[in-house]
Amino acid sequence: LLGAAERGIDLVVVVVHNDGGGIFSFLPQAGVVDEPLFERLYGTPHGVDLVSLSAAYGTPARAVDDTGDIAPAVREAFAAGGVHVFVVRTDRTENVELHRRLNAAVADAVAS
Ligand SMILES: Cc1ncc(C[n+]2csc(CCOP(=O)(O)OP(=O)(O)O)c2C)c(N)n1
Repeated sequence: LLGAAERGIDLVVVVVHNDGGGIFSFLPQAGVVDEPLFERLYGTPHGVDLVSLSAAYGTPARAVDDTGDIAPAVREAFAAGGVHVFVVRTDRTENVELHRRLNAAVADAVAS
C-alpha cells in the first residue's frame, strides 16, 4: 500500500484477515500439537489492527463484518475509483471445517 494512494490508480484490496497463517490449519500437525503450541509455531497470530495499519499507509480501510456486504462494497469502490481496502475477518478453524464440508459435499455429488 505504500505510495499506492498517490499514484492515481484504481485498486480494491479485500484482505481475508484470519490473524495468522491459515494454511497450516490444514496440516496433520494441527490435530496433534496442542493448541497453544500450534498457535505459537504455526498459526502465528500477529494481532495487528489491519484497518489502522492501512490508514497508517494513507489508505483508509473499512472492516466488512457481513460477507453479504463484500460484493456491493467492492462494486462501489470500483465505481468511486482510487485505492480501497476492505478487511474481512475470518476464523482459521472454521475455515478448515467449511473446506471439509465442501469437500464432502463435492465427493457425495460426484459419487451419486
Ligand atoms: C518468503 C516465504 N516465507 C515463508 C513461507 C512459508 N509460508 C507458506 S504459507 C505461509 C503463511 C501464509 O499466511 P497468509 O499469507 O496469511 O495466508 P493464509 O494461509 O492465512 O491464507 C508461510 C509463512 C513462504 N511460502 N514464503
